[in-house]
Amino acid sequence: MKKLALSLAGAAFAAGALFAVPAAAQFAKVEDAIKYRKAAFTIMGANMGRLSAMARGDRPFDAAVAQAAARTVDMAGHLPWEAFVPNSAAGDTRLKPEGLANAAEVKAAADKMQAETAKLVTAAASLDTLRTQLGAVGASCKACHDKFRKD
Ligand code: ASC
Repeated sequence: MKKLALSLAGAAFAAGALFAVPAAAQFAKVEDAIKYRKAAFTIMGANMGRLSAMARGDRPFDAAVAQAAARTVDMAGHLPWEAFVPNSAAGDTRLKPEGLANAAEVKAAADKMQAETAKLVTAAASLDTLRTQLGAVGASCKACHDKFRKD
């Protein structure tokens, strides 16, 4: 029994060590990084879509649903950036080469967006505040898209 507990602890440690591998080493291929960041943006977009539908009145406002969507937007907004790896502005992606060449600018835009999505979670508790904050979040998305995304 003690031996089993020890080997379980060993396995847990080994798994922990695995997950501690630096983010940059997590993509075996550039295409994997592109898929990863597109997946994160897809999740953000789907949840922004739910919130927009409520803000427009195309879907009934439900605070719990809205706040869950806002939490997902906020969480997913932290994911794409580690996948802006070298040579990933070609292939199945709309990222412009400028988005890799101006990493500091992308980071600043991501920071601004994350500051706005953090406020979205509380704002989504009521329709009025959701509308206002969704505008701020959308503007922070657009700022980066206008510069660094094709079409
Ligand atoms: C959204 C969404 C985006 C941004 C952008 C803002 O709801 O899916 O990509 O807002 O359209 O202009």
